[in-house]
Amino acid sequence: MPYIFVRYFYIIINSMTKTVLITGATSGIGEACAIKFAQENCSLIITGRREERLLILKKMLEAQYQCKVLALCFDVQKKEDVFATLTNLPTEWKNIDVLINNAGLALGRDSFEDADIAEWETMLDTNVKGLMYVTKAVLPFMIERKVGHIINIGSTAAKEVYENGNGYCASKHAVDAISKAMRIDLLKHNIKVTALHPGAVETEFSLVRFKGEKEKADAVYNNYTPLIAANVAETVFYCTNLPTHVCINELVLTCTQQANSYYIHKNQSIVK
Ligand code: NDP
Ligand code: 8X3
Repeated sequence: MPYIFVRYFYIIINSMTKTVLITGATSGIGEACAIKFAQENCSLIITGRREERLLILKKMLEAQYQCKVLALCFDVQKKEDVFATLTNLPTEWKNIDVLINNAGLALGRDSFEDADIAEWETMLDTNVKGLMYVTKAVLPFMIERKVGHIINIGSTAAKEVYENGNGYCASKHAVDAISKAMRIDLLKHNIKVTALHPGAVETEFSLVRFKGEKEKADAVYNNYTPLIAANVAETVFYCTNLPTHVCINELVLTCTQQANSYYIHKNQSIVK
């Protein structure tokens, strides 16, 4: 087929309305993804635990971008709730083209011997098991249509283990491994898997990690220019809009002043 027709074919396919499911859309990266994909004329399934925030976001997206939005309130740690909600989606919402596995958190930054076991469990249950439950629940819809793109939000903490990052780094290394495993196993179903690993992004992430201690949270982003959630959302969108035969398998995204988990150039000194 002549190249020009192939090009137009990709443009038409990519510009058709996509259905995008975003976990953890009540703040930060997930919320920014919801706004970006709404601007691009997609239908959205937004999820999170904080129902009020979900409903406010749904209203705003529908009013501002005239897009269709389904808000689903559940905790990704609760296996039964995840499957009950996602396997029973209304028929018109089952054609999920893009799943953005974003819901996640860090809790604490203590040395291994001092770290709280309940916090480790919450991080692993959310960042790892939650991601696996959601994906497993949504996959049958993608497999049936032989189309789909799964974006797993990892972290630079999936690439390097830093001091006092024990449980969180373990959870994100697991996301990296699961992404590789999914990519291999889902090849036969024509499903793309992208692991996107951001460095520091100024969101509510550190406020959650330090349990509302604002000074500690703000200090994470002081004296340099970190990423903002919209930067990550733009990158996610880019990954989902390549020709159907092209897949970004893995991408590490940091602000210019960050090299990796260890090196951030703050006010002429390098800190982590
Ligand atoms: P935010 O705290 O702003 O957002 C986290 C989102 O995850 C919220 O919408 C929250 O919703 C949701 N969430 C958390 N736990 C659960 C749960 N058990 N069930 C359902 N939803 C949940 O942080 P970010 O936007 O920064 O974080 C998003 C992702 O990006 C996370 O996976 C994080 O690890 C990753 N990341 C963040 C970086 C950063 O520097 N900010 C860097 C690299 C990766 P709700 O509380 O309503 O349930
Ligand atoms: C969040 C970035 O450096 O706090 O994943 O682990 S970091």
